[in-house]
Amino acid sequence: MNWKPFTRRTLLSLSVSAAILAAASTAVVNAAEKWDMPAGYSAKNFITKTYISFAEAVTKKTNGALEIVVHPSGSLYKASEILRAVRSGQVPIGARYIGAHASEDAIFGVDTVPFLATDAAQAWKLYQASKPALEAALEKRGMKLLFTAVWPPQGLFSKKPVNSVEDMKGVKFRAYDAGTTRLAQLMGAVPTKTEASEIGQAFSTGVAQSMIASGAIGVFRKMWDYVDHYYMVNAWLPKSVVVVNADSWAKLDDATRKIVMDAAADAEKSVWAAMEDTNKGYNKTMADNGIKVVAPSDKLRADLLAIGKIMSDEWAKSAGEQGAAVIDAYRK
Ligand code: PCA
Repeated sequence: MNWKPFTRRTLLSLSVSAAILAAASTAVVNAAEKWDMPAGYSAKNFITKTYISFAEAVTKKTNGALEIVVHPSGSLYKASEILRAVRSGQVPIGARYIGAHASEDAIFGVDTVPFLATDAAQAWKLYQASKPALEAALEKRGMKLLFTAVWPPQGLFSKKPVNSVEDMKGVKFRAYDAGTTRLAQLMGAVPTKTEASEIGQAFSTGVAQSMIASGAIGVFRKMWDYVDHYYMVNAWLPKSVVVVNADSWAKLDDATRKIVMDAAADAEKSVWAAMEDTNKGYNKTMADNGIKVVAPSDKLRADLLAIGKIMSDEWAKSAGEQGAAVIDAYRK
């Protein structure tokens, strides 16, 4: 009798076909994509938290079809490499402090021109005035802007008291981009460029004794371990951008794109709205931990304004006509 093996073979081939079918249908119904999203700063600050909420919203609203996973503190790519990683498609999405890329396109540094925009309302206005140019500059590099996050106003951290720019002479200064490097030079300080994730090391080894940054950096890098003074200079409010690689974006269907854009709009709104109160909390935490959080002296402020004027002129020169048009739109 031959029926038994015959039946077995039939059953076997049936179950193999079923398995292939099942696999194929999973691929169609459940084309689950996972997007790793590198970010440069601590997971605890309000900006990184916004990235995480954004990622969770997309994951949830797409029922996991597009899962976004944030990797903070430069853990997946060093902060300085994130933009290049997105641009080249090594990762589909990433978040990066954009002022650091001002040497590639001056428009990336418009919000770090000292004293051009010094509070949330002005920073928003400057963002709106520069947004078309910012989007175009990113697009030219193969990236789509999803949203921006605003950092709190930048103040001066220092080990020793600073009453005028004179007091910064020879002081070692942690810079985070070309603008802060230039600022240090103009103050007579000695700059070293360091990403935020390496601040503790820079201050504990004496490479840095001062820096310009926000309370968001001050709190999550525990600056009270290294400095005694924080001067609320409010020199500028830098932004970070969340960008997607253009090819990765093109591969999404319309419904998914809409979910991503809606989540991005919500994230942008909430992070900009949260900035001022969150920063008050950060400044209080710094004070509670022993940092003297104060307004700068009139002299220090005037000295910094004079340096700001030099740097604005330099920026205008590097940004050319497009830069001038953005500033005109901002001032209107
Ligand atoms: N300071 C930055 C960028 C944003 C901020 O507030 C830094 O210190 O790296």
